[in-house]
Amino acid sequence: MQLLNMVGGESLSSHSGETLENLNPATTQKISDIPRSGLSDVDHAVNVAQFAFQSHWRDLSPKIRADFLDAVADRLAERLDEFALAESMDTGKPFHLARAVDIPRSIANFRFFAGAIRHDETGCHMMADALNYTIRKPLGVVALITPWNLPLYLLTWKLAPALAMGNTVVVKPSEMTPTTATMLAELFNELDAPPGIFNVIHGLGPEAGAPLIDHPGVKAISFTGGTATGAKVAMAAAPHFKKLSLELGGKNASIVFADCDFEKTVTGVARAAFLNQGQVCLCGSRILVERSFYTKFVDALVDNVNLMRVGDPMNPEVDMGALISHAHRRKVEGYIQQATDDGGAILCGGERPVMPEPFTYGAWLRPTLIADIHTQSAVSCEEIFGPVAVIHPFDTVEEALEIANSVEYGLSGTVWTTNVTRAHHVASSMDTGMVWVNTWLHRDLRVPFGGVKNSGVGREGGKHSLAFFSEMQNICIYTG
Ligand code: TXE
Repeated sequence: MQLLNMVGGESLSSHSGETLENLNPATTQKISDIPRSGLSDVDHAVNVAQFAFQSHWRDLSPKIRADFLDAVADRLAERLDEFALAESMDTGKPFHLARAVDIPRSIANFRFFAGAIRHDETGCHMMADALNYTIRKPLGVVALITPWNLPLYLLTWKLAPALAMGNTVVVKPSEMTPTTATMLAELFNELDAPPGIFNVIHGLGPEAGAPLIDHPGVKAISFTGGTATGAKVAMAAAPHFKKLSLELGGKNASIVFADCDFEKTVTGVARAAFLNQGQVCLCGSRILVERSFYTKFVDALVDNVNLMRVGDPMNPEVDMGALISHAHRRKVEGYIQQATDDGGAILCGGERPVMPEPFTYGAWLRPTLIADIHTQSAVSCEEIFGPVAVIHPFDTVEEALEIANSVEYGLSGTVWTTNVTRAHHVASSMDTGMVWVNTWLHRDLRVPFGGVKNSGVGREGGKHSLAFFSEMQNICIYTG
């Protein structure tokens, strides 16, 4: 299969004709060839998006744009299984997970921002002799750079508000998970979307992503990916004062107190560590457990994790699929080796499962728990982004907070306790953008999403997304 760029409603190869291979990480079989795009492909896409912006999309009423986003949501819902299958094949994640989470949440993104733009309002400030009112204007062409862990979900999380506010879009999806972006662009064509409002350019980050960010026609950049890449994006954007939203990595603490609801906490902490093979920026990969019940909790957690089934993504019984690639598995295994060298104990996992055909050569790894290691060790402080979590005991609230806040990241955290006063104290003392209490990944699309420290800049979600993808203008009319 040949997957193509989509620019102005047209399917295009790269100008160079060069391609990259897109592999299924569960089998390592090739799914498709994708365009290896470069500067001239990006330039064409931005010009087409600019034309679509100026000639049509920015001038439509919010109602018309909202109706279109709802139509996209309806069509996606009709094709749920098809999109879930493509997402599962590109990422290696279980089909049932893509079907229950990735695609339904993508649908919800379109519906939510359709509703948001319908009900949006701006301010009016009266003076005795004048009237101020504030309007929001679209920015123009915006660039979206998206990662491989939640491909369609994170793309639509940016695309829906960008379009809702009247911008046009060029997206560079991860080269490892390109399929659903092109499928979505084809779906736009089926709905007779104005050509050029949503353009997809495939290729490598430095070859296709970097020129997109640098392009003078791009007015804002929304990026989700690794912290090191985020720093490069920020440096490229700064001299041009482009609006920038960076959603980067995390090394999130799950803080567990002895007064928690035991069974629910074991299940919740395990899910937070290993959902999507641990490849979610919000995953709770540092588990801090109150020492008074450390052994009891850790034993139950190990039992829970040992029961997790890793295997065929199409099997509805599996809990985990394959990692994104062999290269990524090598990186994750490097951390496990480092933990062993640092004197850590592998409580479970740490090895590759033996898989039957056609999965023999897939990027599999069993969920791994590590303990008895220093809180400042690499495995405890660096983002691994795989099925590896580290456990530390603590004696006091202050110690738990010190460990939790000692890393360079500040995305999210969870607190597990039945004491609501302590829950609030601990949650509000965590240096993170988000905290969940007695739950994880419980999402409301209205709330601010984003991190502090090395986890990013800015917030997306609800009115924050609408504000990011627009420019406010205040108009003061003198009335005398
Ligand atoms: O991400 P990259 P990678 C973390 C995670 C992972 C690490 C690296 O720790 O192990 O990042 O993963 C594009 N200019 N997260 O290498 O490189 C790239 O093509 C413009 C956390 O896959 O950051 C892709 O589309 N674009 C995370 C996107 O950036 C560039 C999700 C992300 O790729 C570019 C993914 C450049 N110079 C990884 N270089 C999260 N926060 O959810 C690359 N890209």
